[in-house]
Amino acid sequence: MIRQVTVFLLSLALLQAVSADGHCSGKAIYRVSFQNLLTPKNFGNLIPENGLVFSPLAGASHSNRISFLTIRGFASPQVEQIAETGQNGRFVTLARNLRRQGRGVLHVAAAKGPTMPGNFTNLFYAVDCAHPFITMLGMIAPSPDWIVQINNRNMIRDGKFITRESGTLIAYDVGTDSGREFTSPVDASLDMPTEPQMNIAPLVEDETDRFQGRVVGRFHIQRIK
Ligand SMILES: *[C@@H]1O[C@H](CO)[C@@H](O)[C@H](O)[C@H]1NC(C)=O
Ligand SMILES: [Ca+2]
Repeated sequence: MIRQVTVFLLSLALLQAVSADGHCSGKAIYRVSFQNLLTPKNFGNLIPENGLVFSPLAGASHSNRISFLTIRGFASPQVEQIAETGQNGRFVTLARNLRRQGRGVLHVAAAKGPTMPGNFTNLFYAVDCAHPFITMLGMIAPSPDWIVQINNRNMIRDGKFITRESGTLIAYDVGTDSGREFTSPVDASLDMPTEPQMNIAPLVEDETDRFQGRVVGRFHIQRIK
């Protein structure tokens, strides 16, 4: 009998914990910073002598109905454009259209210019309980189709908006171009479409990874409101 009561109380406590965890209210604003570590000082002869830039970063806060970027999945045309040309126009247009139509996007952010070697760029995102995910990306430029990114990152943990979070950025190959050199995106003669398209994957899985698996940047997420 005592045992049954204990079990009952335990499961009650568990249920309460679960419902408390699942509960979310309000909204938050986050600053997401990408720092570019692709400097000659850090990478020496591995990269061009002036370093590499991150193309104008773009991102969105969104619901679980949407994944703009899925590792081990195919790149969308929007992600391909960013990865190969550094232009985020298609991504931003799609994200804004989805937001306008109420289809899973709350906030769209885009940087005005590139992130120079050694420098950082901040983008700001409003999130709420239905749209707690942040995805943000940019091209490593010049490159064939290599990006830095965070994807589908949940700002809610245990029912609460997180305060801050940091991590490293490594290079990802989006699987649409087979080039292996740091070539200029305008040099179309060096375009080597990957047929068939491959999955988005860490560049380090390619034996010819020019960065040798090293960290190419850092991200810092900070709740500011
Ligand atoms: C470095 O980043 C800051 C903030 O994003 C920006 O205002 C500044 O112009 C950048 N400097 C260079 C040299 O790009
Ligand atoms: Ca590639």
